[in-house]
Amino acid sequence: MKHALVFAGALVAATSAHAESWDMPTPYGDTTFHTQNIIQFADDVRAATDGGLDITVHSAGSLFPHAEIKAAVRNRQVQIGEFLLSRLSNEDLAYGIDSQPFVATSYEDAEKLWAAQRPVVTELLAEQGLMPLFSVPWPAQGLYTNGEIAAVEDLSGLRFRAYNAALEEMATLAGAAPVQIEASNIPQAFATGQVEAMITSSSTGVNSTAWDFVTHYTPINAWLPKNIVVVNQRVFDRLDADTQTAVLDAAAAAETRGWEMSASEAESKTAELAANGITVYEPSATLVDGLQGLGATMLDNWNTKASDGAKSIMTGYGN
Ligand code: PCA
Repeated sequence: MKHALVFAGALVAATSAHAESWDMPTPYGDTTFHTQNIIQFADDVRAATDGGLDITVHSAGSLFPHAEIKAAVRNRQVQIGEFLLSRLSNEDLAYGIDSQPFVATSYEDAEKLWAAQRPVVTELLAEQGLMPLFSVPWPAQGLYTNGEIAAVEDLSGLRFRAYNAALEEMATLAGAAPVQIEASNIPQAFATGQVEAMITSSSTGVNSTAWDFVTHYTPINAWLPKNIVVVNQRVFDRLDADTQTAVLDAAAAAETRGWEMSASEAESKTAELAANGITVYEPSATLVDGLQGLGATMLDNWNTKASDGAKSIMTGYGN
């Protein structure tokens, strides 16, 4: 009898240790490749743990708004979450280096930059009890407007959609008026005249049906901002070793898969913009020169304010 009780108790313990549910908020919608990638990540974890760890993805800011996701993971209101890494640049400029114009404009450079940034960001997040699991870039950023833009001066006075501090700074330097709008609110912001131009990826352009509100797109390929997935360290530490391994393996696979999805979208989504009637044109040398000038000013500002950790990323990257 005693043995039977002990046995029953062990069974209960084993089951409860294996039945864990996590909530995973992301600011981005279901059709976004990042969201498809994290849904696959959740499926992989569920499969590898025989349903022992069940992660529910909450897309399009439905559980927490973008600005609150990091704090929600930190406070253990949720266990895991995804957000745009450079949104943390107000805490330390180390987080925002991938959104500085013309620092890393190809996947190859973005990968080198992430290799230099990862240890610095990992240490900063650890101070908040957070552990990064993986990070995936958006395709290179392009310019959406009504009519062709020949030079930076043409941006002057435009109400310009921004998604982080760097883009806000760039728009301001160009004489435009930045307005912070979440990706899932882009169509409405254009429809109501809140904004009239934006810089974002071809993916986000297609996901927000940009052809409904702009006529022109030019792939200025100015930077590749990254999303990051972070987990609460204490929550992770409480998992048994096999489950931890399952999470880390699925994360590594998600990072590789995400970078591949991003690169393939960079091509296919620009073609989709054109197929839907948007005029896709190469930026003029004058426009590129002007934008690079803004980038140089921004990098000077960045260097003035950057922490030693942030600066070490640039040294590691080889600039
Ligand atoms: N899409 C996101 C971030 C960068 C991108 O390509 C957005 O526009 O908010």
